[in-house]
Amino acid sequence: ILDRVRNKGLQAKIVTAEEAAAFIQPGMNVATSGFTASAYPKAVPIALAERMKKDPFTINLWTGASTGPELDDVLAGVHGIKQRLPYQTDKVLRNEINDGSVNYLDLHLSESAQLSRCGYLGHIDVAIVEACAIDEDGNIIPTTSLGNAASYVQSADTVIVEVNTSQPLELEGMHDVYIPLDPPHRLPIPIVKASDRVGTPYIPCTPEKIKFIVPCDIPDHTRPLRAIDEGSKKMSEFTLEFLQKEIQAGRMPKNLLPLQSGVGNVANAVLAGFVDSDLKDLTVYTEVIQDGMLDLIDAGKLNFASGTAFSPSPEGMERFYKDVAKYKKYLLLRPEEISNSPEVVHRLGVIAMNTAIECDIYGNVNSTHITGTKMMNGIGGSGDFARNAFLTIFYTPSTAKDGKISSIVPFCSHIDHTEHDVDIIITEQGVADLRGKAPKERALEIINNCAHPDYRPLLLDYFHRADEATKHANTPHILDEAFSFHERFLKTGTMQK
Ligand code: 0RQ
Repeated sequence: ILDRVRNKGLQAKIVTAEEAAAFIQPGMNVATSGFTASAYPKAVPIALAERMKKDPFTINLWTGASTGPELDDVLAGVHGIKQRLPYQTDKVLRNEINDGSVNYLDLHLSESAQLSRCGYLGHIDVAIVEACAIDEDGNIIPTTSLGNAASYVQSADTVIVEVNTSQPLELEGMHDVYIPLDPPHRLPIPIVKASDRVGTPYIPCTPEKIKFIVPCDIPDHTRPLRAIDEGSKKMSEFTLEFLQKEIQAGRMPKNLLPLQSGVGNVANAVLAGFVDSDLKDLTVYTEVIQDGMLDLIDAGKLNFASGTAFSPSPEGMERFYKDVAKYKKYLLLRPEEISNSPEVVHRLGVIAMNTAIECDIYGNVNSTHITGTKMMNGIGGSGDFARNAFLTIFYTPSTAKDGKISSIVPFCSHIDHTEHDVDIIITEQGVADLRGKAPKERALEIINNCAHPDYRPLLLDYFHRADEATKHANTPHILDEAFSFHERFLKTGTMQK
Protein backbone atom coordinates (compact mmCIF):
# COMPACT_ATOMS: atom_id res chain seq x y z
CA ILE A 1 0.00 0.00 0.00
CA LEU A 2 3.02 2.31 0.05
CA ASP A 3 1.95 4.04 -3.16
CA ARG A 4 -1.36 4.89 -1.48
CA VAL A 5 0.24 6.44 1.61
CA ARG A 6 1.75 9.46 -0.12
CA ASN A 7 3.06 11.13 3.02
CA LYS A 8 6.35 9.27 3.54
CA GLY A 9 6.39 9.98 7.28
CA LEU A 10 3.05 8.25 7.70
CA GLN A 11 4.36 5.01 6.19
CA ALA A 12 5.97 4.24 9.56
CA LYS A 13 2.47 4.06 11.07
CA ILE A 14 1.40 1.09 8.96
CA VAL A 15 0.47 -1.78 11.32
CA THR A 16 -1.61 -4.96 11.26
CA ALA A 17 -5.34 -4.88 11.99
CA GLU A 18 -4.64 -6.72 15.29
CA GLU A 19 -2.20 -4.05 16.44
CA ALA A 20 -4.67 -1.26 15.66
CA ALA A 21 -7.58 -3.15 17.28
CA ALA A 22 -5.52 -3.58 20.47
CA PHE A 23 -5.71 0.19 20.93
CA ILE A 24 -9.49 0.11 21.39
CA GLN A 25 -10.51 -0.07 25.04
CA PRO A 26 -13.78 -1.18 26.70
CA GLY A 27 -16.45 1.53 26.77
CA MET A 28 -14.82 3.68 24.08
CA ASN A 29 -16.92 5.67 21.63
CA VAL A 30 -15.79 4.35 18.26
CA ALA A 31 -16.99 6.30 15.22
CA THR A 32 -16.55 4.88 11.74
CA SER A 33 -16.93 5.62 8.08
CA GLY A 34 -19.55 3.64 6.19
CA PHE A 35 -23.02 4.22 4.83
CA THR A 36 -24.96 1.19 3.58
CA ALA A 37 -22.54 -1.62 2.70
CA SER A 38 -20.08 0.95 1.35
CA ALA A 39 -16.77 2.25 2.66
CA TYR A 40 -17.04 0.89 6.21
CA PRO A 41 -13.83 -0.33 7.91
CA LYS A 42 -13.48 -4.09 7.72
CA ALA A 43 -10.08 -5.40 8.85
CA VAL A 44 -9.95 -3.60 12.21
CA PRO A 45 -13.53 -4.55 13.29
CA ILE A 46 -12.85 -8.19 12.37
CA ALA A 47 -9.68 -8.13 14.48
CA LEU A 48 -11.54 -6.36 17.29
CA ALA A 49 -14.29 -9.01 17.24
CA GLU A 50 -11.63 -11.74 17.49
CA ARG A 51 -10.20 -9.99 20.54
CA MET A 52 -13.70 -9.62 22.09
CA LYS A 53 -14.29 -13.36 21.60
CA LYS A 54 -11.39 -14.14 23.94
CA ASP A 55 -11.87 -11.21 26.26
CA PRO A 56 -15.50 -9.97 26.13
CA PHE A 57 -16.16 -6.24 26.33
CA THR A 58 -18.34 -3.66 24.59
CA ILE A 59 -17.88 -0.38 22.75
CA ASN A 60 -20.30 2.27 21.54
CA LEU A 61 -20.46 2.26 17.76
CA TRP A 62 -21.36 5.34 15.73
CA THR A 63 -21.43 5.07 11.95
CA GLY A 64 -22.93 6.88 8.98
CA ALA A 65 -25.89 4.53 8.59
CA SER A 66 -26.12 0.78 8.05
CA THR A 67 -22.83 -0.96 7.24
CA GLY A 68 -21.68 -4.34 5.99
CA PRO A 69 -21.31 -7.61 7.91
CA GLU A 70 -17.57 -7.07 8.56
CA LEU A 71 -18.53 -4.30 10.98
CA ASP A 72 -22.05 -4.60 12.47
CA ASP A 73 -22.46 -8.34 12.13
CA VAL A 74 -19.06 -9.39 13.50
CA LEU A 75 -19.25 -7.03 16.49
CA ALA A 76 -22.90 -7.81 17.29
CA GLY A 77 -22.04 -11.50 16.89
CA VAL A 78 -19.68 -11.30 19.90
CA HIS A 79 -22.04 -9.00 21.87
CA GLY A 80 -19.47 -6.25 21.46
CA ILE A 81 -21.83 -3.28 20.94
CA LYS A 82 -23.41 -1.46 23.89
CA GLN A 83 -24.69 1.64 22.09
CA ARG A 84 -25.33 2.06 18.38
CA LEU A 85 -26.32 5.05 16.26
CA PRO A 86 -27.70 6.38 13.88
CA TYR A 87 -29.15 3.59 11.60
CA GLN A 88 -28.66 -0.14 10.98
CA THR A 89 -30.04 -3.02 8.92
CA ASP A 90 -28.15 -5.99 10.36
CA LYS A 91 -30.19 -9.01 11.52
CA VAL A 92 -28.00 -9.98 14.49
CA LEU A 93 -27.78 -6.37 15.67
CA ARG A 94 -31.53 -5.87 15.18
CA ASN A 95 -32.21 -8.84 17.47
CA GLU A 96 -29.91 -7.39 20.13
CA ILE A 97 -31.64 -4.01 19.84
CA ASN A 98 -34.98 -5.74 20.32
CA ASP A 99 -33.86 -7.98 23.22
CA GLY A 100 -32.62 -4.98 25.14
CA SER A 101 -28.89 -5.65 25.01
CA VAL A 102 -28.02 -2.76 22.66
CA ASN A 103 -29.07 0.84 23.31
CA TYR A 104 -30.07 2.10 19.89
CA LEU A 105 -30.26 5.81 19.09
CA ASP A 106 -32.38 6.06 15.96
CA LEU A 107 -31.47 9.49 14.60
CA HIS A 108 -32.25 11.69 11.61
CA LEU A 109 -29.13 11.08 9.54
CA SER A 110 -28.68 14.78 8.75
CA GLU A 111 -28.41 15.48 12.48
CA SER A 112 -26.13 12.68 13.58
CA ALA A 113 -22.81 14.44 12.84
CA GLN A 114 -23.96 17.61 14.55
CA LEU A 115 -25.14 15.63 17.60
CA SER A 116 -21.76 13.93 17.83
CA ARG A 117 -19.98 17.29 17.57
CA CYS A 118 -22.15 18.90 20.27
CA GLY A 119 -20.56 16.60 22.82
CA TYR A 120 -23.49 15.39 24.89
CA LEU A 121 -23.15 11.92 23.42
CA GLY A 122 -19.61 11.97 24.83
CA HIS A 123 -16.53 12.57 22.74
CA ILE A 124 -15.18 10.32 20.02
CA ASP A 125 -12.25 8.30 21.31
CA VAL A 126 -11.34 6.71 17.99
CA ALA A 127 -12.48 7.26 14.40
CA ILE A 128 -11.84 4.34 12.04
CA VAL A 129 -12.22 5.31 8.41
CA GLU A 130 -11.73 3.51 5.13
CA ALA A 131 -9.58 5.31 2.58
CA CYS A 132 -8.52 4.94 -1.00
CA ALA A 133 -5.31 6.77 -0.21
CA ILE A 134 -3.76 9.36 2.11
CA ASP A 135 -2.26 12.43 0.42
CA GLU A 136 1.06 14.20 1.10
CA ASP A 137 -0.52 16.38 3.80
CA GLY A 138 -2.30 13.59 5.65
CA ASN A 139 -5.70 14.28 4.09
CA ILE A 140 -7.85 11.19 3.61
CA ILE A 141 -9.22 10.25 0.16
CA PRO A 142 -12.51 8.45 0.81
CA THR A 143 -13.91 5.46 -1.09
CA THR A 144 -17.52 4.52 -1.92
CA SER A 145 -19.30 6.61 0.71
CA LEU A 146 -18.75 9.65 2.90
CA GLY A 147 -21.44 9.29 5.58
CA ASN A 148 -20.21 10.97 8.77
CA ALA A 149 -16.52 10.15 8.20
CA ALA A 150 -15.31 13.74 7.77
CA SER A 151 -17.02 15.06 10.88
CA TYR A 152 -15.90 12.04 12.93
CA VAL A 153 -12.28 12.54 11.84
CA GLN A 154 -12.55 16.21 12.80
CA SER A 155 -13.92 15.44 16.29
CA ALA A 156 -11.99 12.27 17.18
CA ASP A 157 -9.05 12.13 19.58
CA THR A 158 -7.39 9.46 17.44
CA VAL A 159 -7.79 8.35 13.84
CA ILE A 160 -7.17 4.88 12.41
CA VAL A 161 -7.17 4.72 8.61
CA GLU A 162 -7.84 1.49 6.75
CA VAL A 163 -6.37 1.87 3.30
CA ASN A 164 -8.44 -0.45 1.13
CA THR A 165 -6.55 -1.63 -1.93
CA SER A 166 -9.68 -3.24 -3.41
CA GLN A 167 -11.08 0.27 -3.99
CA PRO A 168 -9.86 1.77 -7.30
CA LEU A 169 -7.74 4.91 -7.12
CA GLU A 170 -9.99 6.48 -9.75
CA LEU A 171 -12.51 7.15 -6.98
CA GLU A 172 -10.32 10.14 -6.13
CA GLY A 173 -12.13 13.31 -7.17
CA MET A 174 -15.62 11.87 -6.69
CA HIS A 175 -16.12 13.53 -3.30
CA ASP A 176 -17.06 16.95 -2.05
CA VAL A 177 -16.41 17.39 1.68
CA TYR A 178 -18.08 20.33 3.38
CA ILE A 179 -18.41 20.35 7.17
CA PRO A 180 -20.73 23.11 8.39
CA LEU A 181 -19.81 25.25 11.37
CA ASP A 182 -22.10 24.76 14.35
CA PRO A 183 -24.47 27.47 15.60
CA PRO A 184 -24.16 30.36 16.26
CA HIS A 185 -21.46 30.48 13.55
CA ARG A 186 -23.24 28.46 10.85
CA LEU A 187 -23.38 29.92 7.33
CA PRO A 188 -25.63 29.06 4.38
CA ILE A 189 -24.56 25.90 2.55
CA PRO A 190 -23.88 27.33 -0.92
CA ILE A 191 -25.35 24.47 -2.97
CA VAL A 192 -27.91 25.67 -5.50
CA LYS A 193 -27.83 22.68 -7.85
CA ALA A 194 -27.11 18.99 -7.37
CA SER A 195 -23.72 19.17 -9.12
CA ASP A 196 -22.30 22.13 -7.14
CA ARG A 197 -18.94 21.54 -5.47
CA VAL A 198 -18.51 23.53 -2.28
CA GLY A 199 -15.82 21.70 -0.31
CA THR A 200 -12.63 19.68 -0.63
CA PRO A 201 -12.18 16.42 -2.58
CA TYR A 202 -10.71 14.80 0.59
CA ILE A 203 -11.42 14.50 4.32
CA PRO A 204 -9.20 17.14 5.95
CA CYS A 205 -6.75 15.52 8.37
CA THR A 206 -3.16 15.99 9.56
CA PRO A 207 -0.42 13.33 9.80
CA GLU A 208 -0.21 13.89 13.58
CA LYS A 209 -3.84 12.93 14.07
CA ILE A 210 -3.43 9.56 12.34
CA LYS A 211 -2.28 6.94 14.85
CA PHE A 212 -2.35 3.79 12.73
CA ILE A 213 -2.72 2.88 9.08
CA VAL A 214 -4.02 -0.61 8.36
CA PRO A 215 -3.90 -2.27 4.94
CA CYS A 216 -7.14 -3.97 3.91
CA ASP A 217 -8.20 -5.72 0.71
CA ILE A 218 -11.72 -6.85 1.67
CA PRO A 219 -14.22 -5.42 -0.84
CA ASP A 220 -17.53 -3.77 0.09
CA HIS A 221 -20.09 -6.48 0.82
CA THR A 222 -22.69 -5.20 -1.63
CA ARG A 223 -26.06 -6.93 -1.81
CA PRO A 224 -27.83 -8.33 -4.86
CA LEU A 225 -31.14 -6.72 -5.79
CA ARG A 226 -34.31 -8.76 -5.63
CA ALA A 227 -36.25 -9.19 -8.89
CA ILE A 228 -38.90 -6.50 -9.35
CA ASP A 229 -42.30 -7.90 -8.30
CA GLU A 230 -45.67 -7.04 -9.83
CA GLY A 231 -46.73 -4.80 -6.93
CA SER A 232 -43.58 -2.68 -7.14
CA LYS A 233 -43.99 -2.40 -10.90
CA LYS A 234 -47.52 -1.09 -10.37
CA MET A 235 -46.28 1.49 -7.84
CA SER A 236 -43.67 2.62 -10.33
CA GLU A 237 -46.31 3.04 -13.05
CA PHE A 238 -48.54 5.02 -10.68
CA THR A 239 -45.60 7.28 -9.82
CA LEU A 240 -44.83 8.06 -13.46
CA GLU A 241 -48.50 8.72 -14.28
CA PHE A 242 -48.78 10.98 -11.26
CA LEU A 243 -45.61 12.94 -12.09
CA GLN A 244 -46.65 13.33 -15.75
CA LYS A 245 -49.90 14.89 -14.52
CA GLU A 246 -47.93 17.26 -12.29
CA ILE A 247 -45.89 18.34 -15.33
CA GLN A 248 -49.05 18.83 -17.40
CA ALA A 249 -50.60 20.89 -14.59
CA GLY A 250 -47.53 23.14 -14.64
CA ARG A 251 -46.53 22.22 -11.10
CA MET A 252 -43.23 20.62 -12.13
CA PRO A 253 -40.70 21.32 -14.86
CA LYS A 254 -40.49 18.84 -17.75
CA ASN A 255 -37.37 17.24 -16.31
CA LEU A 256 -39.03 17.14 -12.85
CA LEU A 257 -37.16 18.30 -9.75
CA PRO A 258 -34.17 16.54 -8.14
CA LEU A 259 -35.16 13.01 -7.12
CA GLN A 260 -34.46 11.33 -3.81
CA SER A 261 -35.20 7.67 -3.55
CA GLY A 262 -34.87 5.41 -0.54
CA VAL A 263 -33.26 2.01 -0.59
CA GLY A 264 -34.95 -1.36 -1.04
CA ASN A 265 -37.21 -3.11 -3.44
CA VAL A 266 -39.80 -0.49 -4.15
CA ALA A 267 -37.30 2.36 -4.52
CA ASN A 268 -35.34 0.31 -7.02
CA ALA A 269 -38.47 -0.59 -8.98
CA VAL A 270 -39.61 3.04 -9.14
CA LEU A 271 -36.28 4.14 -10.57
CA ALA A 272 -36.34 1.27 -13.05
CA GLY A 273 -39.62 2.73 -14.31
CA PHE A 274 -37.95 6.07 -14.99
CA VAL A 275 -35.51 4.35 -17.36
CA ASP A 276 -38.37 3.22 -19.61
CA SER A 277 -40.21 6.55 -19.46
CA ASP A 278 -39.79 9.45 -21.87
CA LEU A 279 -38.47 11.72 -19.09
CA LYS A 280 -34.99 13.12 -19.62
CA ASP A 281 -32.42 15.55 -18.17
CA LEU A 282 -33.20 14.21 -14.71
CA THR A 283 -31.17 15.11 -11.64
CA VAL A 284 -30.84 13.24 -8.37
CA TYR A 285 -30.17 14.69 -4.91
CA THR A 286 -30.31 11.69 -2.64
CA GLU A 287 -28.49 9.60 -0.05
CA VAL A 288 -27.85 6.33 -1.77
CA ILE A 289 -26.83 5.93 -5.39
CA GLN A 290 -27.95 2.49 -6.58
CA ASP A 291 -28.03 0.54 -9.84
CA GLY A 292 -31.06 2.47 -11.05
CA MET A 293 -28.94 5.61 -11.35
CA LEU A 294 -26.35 3.79 -13.48
CA ASP A 295 -29.20 2.60 -15.68
CA LEU A 296 -30.42 6.19 -16.04
CA ILE A 297 -26.90 7.33 -16.98
CA ASP A 298 -26.59 4.56 -19.57
CA ALA A 299 -30.01 5.47 -20.97
CA GLY A 300 -28.84 9.09 -21.35
CA LYS A 301 -31.57 10.33 -19.02
CA LEU A 302 -29.61 11.48 -16.00
CA ASN A 303 -27.66 14.74 -15.94
CA PHE A 304 -26.25 14.41 -12.44
CA ALA A 305 -26.60 12.45 -9.19
CA SER A 306 -25.43 13.68 -5.80
CA GLY A 307 -25.49 11.31 -2.82
CA THR A 308 -23.53 10.24 0.22
CA ALA A 309 -23.06 6.55 -0.67
CA PHE A 310 -22.50 4.62 -3.81
CA SER A 311 -24.20 1.34 -3.06
CA PRO A 312 -24.91 -0.78 -6.11
CA SER A 313 -25.50 -4.53 -6.36
CA PRO A 314 -22.43 -6.72 -7.07
CA GLU A 315 -23.26 -6.52 -10.80
CA GLY A 316 -23.71 -2.75 -10.56
CA MET A 317 -20.34 -2.44 -8.84
CA GLU A 318 -18.66 -4.45 -11.59
CA ARG A 319 -20.26 -2.22 -14.22
CA PHE A 320 -19.09 0.89 -12.35
CA TYR A 321 -15.52 -0.38 -11.82
CA LYS A 322 -15.22 -1.17 -15.54
CA ASP A 323 -15.88 2.44 -16.46
CA VAL A 324 -15.26 4.63 -13.40
CA ALA A 325 -14.04 7.51 -15.58
CA LYS A 326 -17.38 7.67 -17.43
CA TYR A 327 -19.68 7.35 -14.39
CA LYS A 328 -17.57 9.73 -12.28
CA LYS A 329 -18.63 12.63 -14.48
CA TYR A 330 -22.21 12.14 -13.32
CA LEU A 331 -21.73 11.25 -9.64
CA LEU A 332 -20.67 13.12 -6.51
CA LEU A 333 -20.52 11.93 -2.90
CA ARG A 334 -21.02 14.34 0.01
CA PRO A 335 -21.17 14.05 3.82
CA GLU A 336 -24.62 12.90 4.90
CA GLU A 337 -25.31 16.14 6.73
CA ILE A 338 -25.09 17.79 3.29
CA SER A 339 -26.77 15.11 1.13
CA ASN A 340 -29.65 15.12 3.64
CA SER A 341 -29.46 18.76 4.67
CA PRO A 342 -32.95 20.19 5.32
CA GLU A 343 -31.67 23.52 3.97
CA VAL A 344 -30.46 22.10 0.66
CA VAL A 345 -33.34 19.64 0.23
CA HIS A 346 -35.76 22.54 0.67
CA ARG A 347 -33.83 24.88 -1.64
CA LEU A 348 -33.57 22.38 -4.48
CA GLY A 349 -37.22 21.31 -4.10
CA VAL A 350 -36.51 17.60 -3.95
CA ILE A 351 -39.10 14.92 -4.79
CA ALA A 352 -38.74 12.50 -1.86
CA MET A 353 -39.70 8.87 -2.44
CA ASN A 354 -39.44 6.57 0.56
CA THR A 355 -40.96 3.35 1.78
CA ALA A 356 -43.23 2.94 4.80
CA ILE A 357 -43.94 -0.04 7.03
CA GLU A 358 -47.50 1.22 7.55
CA CYS A 359 -49.59 4.32 6.97
CA ASP A 360 -52.72 5.28 8.82
CA ILE A 361 -56.00 6.56 7.44
CA TYR A 362 -55.06 10.17 8.21
CA GLY A 363 -51.64 10.05 6.54
CA ASN A 364 -49.23 9.40 9.40
CA VAL A 365 -46.38 7.07 8.46
CA ASN A 366 -44.50 4.43 10.44
CA SER A 367 -41.10 3.67 8.88
CA THR A 368 -39.41 1.95 11.78
CA HIS A 369 -41.38 -0.13 14.29
CA ILE A 370 -43.21 -3.41 13.69
CA THR A 371 -46.44 -3.38 15.76
CA GLY A 372 -45.18 -0.23 17.39
CA THR A 373 -42.47 -1.91 19.43
CA LYS A 374 -39.88 -3.88 17.47
CA MET A 375 -37.24 -1.86 15.64
CA MET A 376 -36.84 -2.76 11.99
CA ASN A 377 -34.01 -0.54 10.67
CA GLY A 378 -34.47 3.07 11.72
CA ILE A 379 -35.72 6.37 10.33
CA GLY A 380 -32.54 6.83 8.29
CA GLY A 381 -32.80 9.79 5.99
CA SER A 382 -36.51 9.46 5.37
CA GLY A 383 -37.37 12.20 7.88
CA ASP A 384 -34.74 14.59 6.54
CA PHE A 385 -36.32 14.39 3.11
CA ALA A 386 -40.00 13.91 4.02
CA ARG A 387 -40.27 17.09 6.06
CA ASN A 388 -38.27 19.32 3.73
CA ALA A 389 -38.98 18.08 0.22
CA PHE A 390 -41.13 19.89 -2.33
CA LEU A 391 -43.16 16.72 -2.80
CA THR A 392 -43.17 13.80 -0.36
CA ILE A 393 -44.26 10.38 -1.53
CA PHE A 394 -44.45 7.24 0.62
CA TYR A 395 -44.79 3.75 -0.81
CA THR A 396 -45.96 0.55 0.77
CA PRO A 397 -47.46 -2.67 -0.55
CA SER A 398 -51.08 -2.56 0.73
CA THR A 399 -50.54 -5.77 2.70
CA ALA A 400 -47.60 -7.61 4.26
CA LYS A 401 -47.03 -11.23 5.28
CA ASP A 402 -49.30 -12.86 2.68
CA GLY A 403 -52.20 -10.52 3.36
CA LYS A 404 -52.26 -11.13 7.11
CA ILE A 405 -51.20 -7.53 7.74
CA SER A 406 -52.84 -4.44 6.29
CA SER A 407 -50.29 -1.68 5.72
CA ILE A 408 -53.14 0.82 5.96
CA VAL A 409 -54.32 0.89 9.58
CA PRO A 410 -56.65 3.07 11.67
CA PHE A 411 -53.74 4.55 13.63
CA CYS A 412 -50.03 3.95 13.06
CA SER A 413 -48.53 1.97 15.92
CA HIS A 414 -45.50 4.30 15.79
CA ILE A 415 -45.18 7.57 13.91
CA ASP A 416 -42.00 8.72 12.17
CA HIS A 417 -43.58 11.08 9.64
CA THR A 418 -46.67 12.97 10.65
CA GLU A 419 -49.71 13.70 8.48
CA HIS A 420 -48.22 17.19 7.99
CA ASP A 421 -45.21 15.83 6.12
CA VAL A 422 -46.89 13.37 3.78
CA ASP A 423 -48.25 14.51 0.40
CA ILE A 424 -48.80 11.29 -1.52
CA ILE A 425 -49.23 7.62 -0.55
CA ILE A 426 -48.85 4.98 -3.24
CA THR A 427 -49.62 1.27 -2.93
CA GLU A 428 -50.12 -1.30 -5.70
CA GLN A 429 -53.84 -0.42 -5.39
CA GLY A 430 -53.46 3.24 -6.32
CA VAL A 431 -52.49 6.78 -5.37
CA ALA A 432 -53.82 8.90 -2.50
CA ASP A 433 -53.18 12.59 -3.06
CA LEU A 434 -53.44 14.18 0.38
CA ARG A 435 -52.54 17.71 -0.66
CA GLY A 436 -55.21 20.26 0.15
CA LYS A 437 -57.36 17.71 1.98
CA ALA A 438 -58.66 17.81 5.56
CA PRO A 439 -58.24 14.71 7.76
CA LYS A 440 -61.63 13.14 6.97
CA GLU A 441 -61.16 13.74 3.25
CA ARG A 442 -57.71 12.17 3.50
CA ALA A 443 -59.14 9.10 5.25
CA LEU A 444 -61.54 8.36 2.40
CA GLU A 445 -58.84 9.03 -0.22
CA ILE A 446 -56.40 6.64 1.48
CA ILE A 447 -58.90 3.87 2.25
CA ASN A 448 -60.56 3.94 -1.18
CA ASN A 449 -57.39 4.34 -3.27
CA CYS A 450 -54.64 2.59 -1.32
CA ALA A 451 -56.03 -0.03 1.09
CA HIS A 452 -56.33 -3.62 -0.06
CA PRO A 453 -59.96 -4.51 -0.97
CA ASP A 454 -59.95 -7.18 1.77
CA TYR A 455 -59.38 -4.48 4.40
CA ARG A 456 -61.40 -1.60 2.92
CA PRO A 457 -64.72 -2.54 4.60
CA LEU A 458 -63.03 -2.90 8.01
CA LEU A 459 -61.31 0.48 7.65
CA LEU A 460 -64.45 2.24 6.39
CA ASP A 461 -66.44 0.72 9.26
CA TYR A 462 -63.90 2.04 11.78
CA PHE A 463 -63.80 5.46 10.17
CA HIS A 464 -67.60 5.90 10.03
CA ARG A 465 -68.12 4.67 13.60
CA ALA A 466 -65.30 6.96 14.84
CA ASP A 467 -66.91 9.86 12.99
CA GLU A 468 -70.25 9.14 14.72
CA ALA A 469 -68.71 8.51 18.14
CA THR A 470 -66.77 11.80 18.12
CA LYS A 471 -69.70 13.74 16.64
CA HIS A 472 -67.66 14.48 13.50
CA ALA A 473 -64.50 15.64 15.26
CA ASN A 474 -61.60 16.93 13.19
CA THR A 475 -59.70 13.62 13.34
CA PRO A 476 -62.15 10.91 14.38
CA HIS A 477 -60.81 8.04 16.50
CA ILE A 478 -62.23 5.53 18.95
CA LEU A 479 -59.25 5.44 21.24
CA ASP A 480 -59.66 1.93 22.62
CA GLU A 481 -60.09 0.58 19.08
CA ALA A 482 -57.40 2.60 17.33
CA PHE A 483 -54.89 -0.28 17.60
CA SER A 484 -57.46 -3.06 17.20
CA PHE A 485 -55.91 -4.19 13.87
CA HIS A 486 -52.52 -4.62 15.56
CA GLU A 487 -54.01 -6.31 18.63
CA ARG A 488 -55.93 -8.74 16.45
CA PHE A 489 -52.75 -9.58 14.55
CA LEU A 490 -50.83 -10.21 17.79
CA LYS A 491 -53.64 -12.42 19.19
CA THR A 492 -54.73 -14.32 16.08
CA GLY A 493 -51.88 -13.95 13.57
CA THR A 494 -53.94 -11.87 11.14
CA MET A 495 -55.51 -8.41 11.01
CA GLN A 496 -58.49 -9.91 9.18
CA LYS A 497 -61.67 -10.57 11.16
O1 0RQ B 1 -40.22 -8.61 5.75
O2 0RQ B 1 -37.92 -9.09 5.05
O3 0RQ B 1 -39.26 -10.74 6.39
O4 0RQ B 1 -39.86 -10.27 3.99
O5 0RQ B 1 -40.78 -5.67 6.40
O6 0RQ B 1 -40.46 -4.85 3.66
O7 0RQ B 1 -41.81 -4.53 1.62
O8 0RQ B 1 -39.56 -5.72 1.43
O9 0RQ B 1 -39.76 -3.21 1.87
O10 0RQ B 1 -37.22 -3.60 1.89
O11 0RQ B 1 -38.28 -1.44 1.12
O12 0RQ B 1 -38.27 -2.05 3.54
C1 0RQ B 1 -39.75 0.61 5.68
C2 0RQ B 1 -38.35 -1.32 6.40
C3 0RQ B 1 -39.24 -1.16 4.02
C4 0RQ B 1 -37.40 0.38 4.76
C5 0RQ B 1 -38.69 -0.37 5.23
C6 0RQ B 1 -41.96 -6.45 6.46
C7 0RQ B 1 -42.00 -7.14 5.11
C8 0RQ B 1 -40.54 -7.50 4.90
C9 0RQ B 1 -39.36 -5.27 4.45
P1 0RQ B 1 -39.24 -9.78 5.25
P2 0RQ B 1 -40.41 -4.66 2.07
P3 0RQ B 1 -38.30 -2.59 2.02
C10 0RQ B 1 -33.13 6.11 2.65
C11 0RQ B 1 -34.45 6.24 3.34
C12 0RQ B 1 -36.72 3.58 6.79
C13 0RQ B 1 -35.47 4.31 6.37
C14 0RQ B 1 -35.62 5.04 5.07
C15 0RQ B 1 -36.81 1.29 5.83
C16 0RQ B 1 -39.83 -6.28 5.50
O13 0RQ B 1 -37.68 1.12 3.61
O14 0RQ B 1 -36.08 0.84 6.70
O15 0RQ B 1 -36.69 5.19 4.52
N1 0RQ B 1 -37.16 2.61 5.81
N2 0RQ B 1 -34.51 5.51 4.58
O16 0RQ B 1 -42.83 -8.27 5.13
C17 0RQ B 1 -44.96 -6.20 9.68
C18 0RQ B 1 -45.90 -4.41 8.50
C19 0RQ B 1 -44.88 -4.60 7.52
C20 0RQ B 1 -43.94 -5.61 7.73
C21 0RQ B 1 -43.49 -4.57 5.85
N3 0RQ B 1 -46.83 -3.47 8.38
N4 0RQ B 1 -45.89 -5.23 9.57
N5 0RQ B 1 -43.97 -6.41 8.79
N6 0RQ B 1 -43.11 -5.56 6.66
N7 0RQ B 1 -44.58 -3.97 6.35
C22 0RQ B 1 -32.20 4.98 3.08
C23 0RQ B 1 -31.35 5.24 4.31
O17 0RQ B 1 -31.75 5.92 5.19
C24 0RQ B 1 -30.02 4.61 4.40
